Amino acid sequence: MAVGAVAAVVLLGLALYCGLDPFNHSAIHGFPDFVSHKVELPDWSIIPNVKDPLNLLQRSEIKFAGQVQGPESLAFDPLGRGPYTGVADGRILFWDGHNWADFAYTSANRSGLCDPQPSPLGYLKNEHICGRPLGLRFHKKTGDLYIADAYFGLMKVGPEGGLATSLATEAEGVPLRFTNDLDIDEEGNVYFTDSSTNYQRRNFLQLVFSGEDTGRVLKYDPVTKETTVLVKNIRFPNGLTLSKDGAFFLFCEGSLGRCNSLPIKAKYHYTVHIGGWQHGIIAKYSPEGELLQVLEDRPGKVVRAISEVEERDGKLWMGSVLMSFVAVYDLDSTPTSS
Ligand SMILES: [Ca+2]
Repeated sequence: MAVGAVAAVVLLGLALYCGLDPFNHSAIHGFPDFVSHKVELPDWSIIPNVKDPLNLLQRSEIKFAGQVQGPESLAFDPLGRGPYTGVADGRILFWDGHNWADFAYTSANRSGLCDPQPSPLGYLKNEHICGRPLGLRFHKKTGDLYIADAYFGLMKVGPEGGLATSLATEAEGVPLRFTNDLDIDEEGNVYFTDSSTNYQRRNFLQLVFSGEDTGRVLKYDPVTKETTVLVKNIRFPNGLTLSKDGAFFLFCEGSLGRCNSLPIKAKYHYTVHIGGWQHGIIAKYSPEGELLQVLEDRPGKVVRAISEVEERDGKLWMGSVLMSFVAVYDLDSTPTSS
């Protein structure tokens, strides 16, 4: 009886703690305008049930452990050098084959505030000052590096690196608030994602909890220097990639785990990643959108929290906004029977 009474008091205390948040521990404390939105998930019947029983991603090689913090995006320059990656303290680093070297940065106001922290999450407080490059792509012809910086919008830096210059900070009168990924077509048009017009990257948890749909896909025209909105009212769009022949591009909505394609001219498409916390997963699709193969590390033993994947010379290079390493999967590790 006494045990039952104690349990009842504990439960009542927990209920009051959760309901009233007396110590302001709630993730939405400090967000008076927070609104939660109902997210209609796709019907289970249309969700593919392809699995990787061998957890093949566990065969990945872990590179640069402890040398790069939160390397979300990986890129190789037109001469095949790299990778280049954007890290948590706002710098863009270049692997010269032996060492990591500083290559570029997005903030003109870097200071001691951007000094090393023990974990990638330690930079959240000052990343609006230090910058946070989340998407990198090289223009194949000019060698310029285009950057989606979470706080400073769409930027560009020359092949020698240094301080990047701003290309776009707003679209159709609405500021970019969480620029996340990009790709470039043959004519130099840049397609990119802005994950939310309400929440910045350091508030990504509130964005996830809210389920809001102010994300956008945008296009920057290098001739007119105008940015137009191609898609709006989407939930936490992040990864964006052009098909190999440039006929269409693909973007994924993090809150729904859904990828959509949009034609630029006509047909085709390739490999996509889907991020997760512990569960590492990469999905490969046919040009028609058919799911061809899934590579997983279901318990997240070796590879987890994948942000982006770059295919290069038979290998998949995986970055993560939360981890301090790069994972590389050799496609030859895939058994031929699967
Ligand atoms: Ca990104």
